[in-house]
Amino acid sequence: MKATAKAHTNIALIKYWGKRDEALILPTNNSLSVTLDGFYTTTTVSYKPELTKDTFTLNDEVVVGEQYNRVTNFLNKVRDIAGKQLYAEVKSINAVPTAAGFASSASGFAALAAAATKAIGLSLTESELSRLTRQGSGSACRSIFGGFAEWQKGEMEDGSDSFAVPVAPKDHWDIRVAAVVLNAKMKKLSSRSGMKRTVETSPFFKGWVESIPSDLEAIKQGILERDFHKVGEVAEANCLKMHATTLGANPPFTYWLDTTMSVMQTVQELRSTGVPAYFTIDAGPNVKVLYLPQDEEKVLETLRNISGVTDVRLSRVGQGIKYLED
Ligand code: 2P0
Repeated sequence: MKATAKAHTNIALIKYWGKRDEALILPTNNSLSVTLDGFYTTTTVSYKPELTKDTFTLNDEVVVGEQYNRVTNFLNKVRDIAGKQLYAEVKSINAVPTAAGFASSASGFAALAAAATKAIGLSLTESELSRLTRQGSGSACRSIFGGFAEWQKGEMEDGSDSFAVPVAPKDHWDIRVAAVVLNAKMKKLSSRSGMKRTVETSPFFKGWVESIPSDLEAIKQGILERDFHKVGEVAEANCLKMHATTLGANPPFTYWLDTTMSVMQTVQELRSTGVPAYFTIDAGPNVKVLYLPQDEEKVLETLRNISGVTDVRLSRVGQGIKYLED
């Protein structure tokens, strides 16, 4: 009744931005990400008959409130599927620095889903695990897979066909991602609230959704052909479109800070000097920069010299869910 799993976070190249069903976490559009080896969560789940409720520690600290509720609600789904009403002790260790602006919920829920289902005796396929993980946090369903993965939004109202599928494995392509950390405070508006406001009020949201199929087709072709310019161009443009929808929301908002703009402009200038580098940004101010291994030194030096940048963290393409021996 005990299992440990490790999951890596992912960065979306085609963003998940908008839900059509908030309870089931069903998206309005397909998204596509690359799993990163530098940032991960390791979670141990132990079901114990003597417990009267679930317990959850993150980096050895007891978690309560909304974060605890999301974990225990997710475990309820696992218990329902297994038909066993046992409470669990959940211990997570996060190697995802929150300051780096990665959604730790992606690696967090992927590791939780894998460990919780294995410990309770379920043996799910990767698709089944991804579908279940989605109900913890949308972007987490892509972290079941290593390399490049696409979350297919599906058509069914019950979410049965909404899960991630592999696009290319980890060893297909050695691209790099630099997470540029800014000297800035935590974001004010969660991605969950930000996307909800955008869906409900932004007139640009329709255009966003309509633009997805051609972006997806182009980026998948770029990944399969290892065409870095194509992948970078589509990813950067898709990110800018996502952020444009927030400016049209009511009330309008943006996740960008002045240093976010500086990093974006520096990356574009670097490109004009012949170094292929492209940016993408999630629901926060930090920027992720895509580049190729041979340009690592130049890219790093350039990013570290931007005023307001406090840290640059590097990552390679990572693997999918891994079960560890207890
Ligand atoms: C993504 N983001 O595709 C997009 C891009 C942020 C911007 O997925 O409500 O934490 O738990 O499903 O997965 C962040 O949203 O939201 C996210 P929920 P999640 O990575």
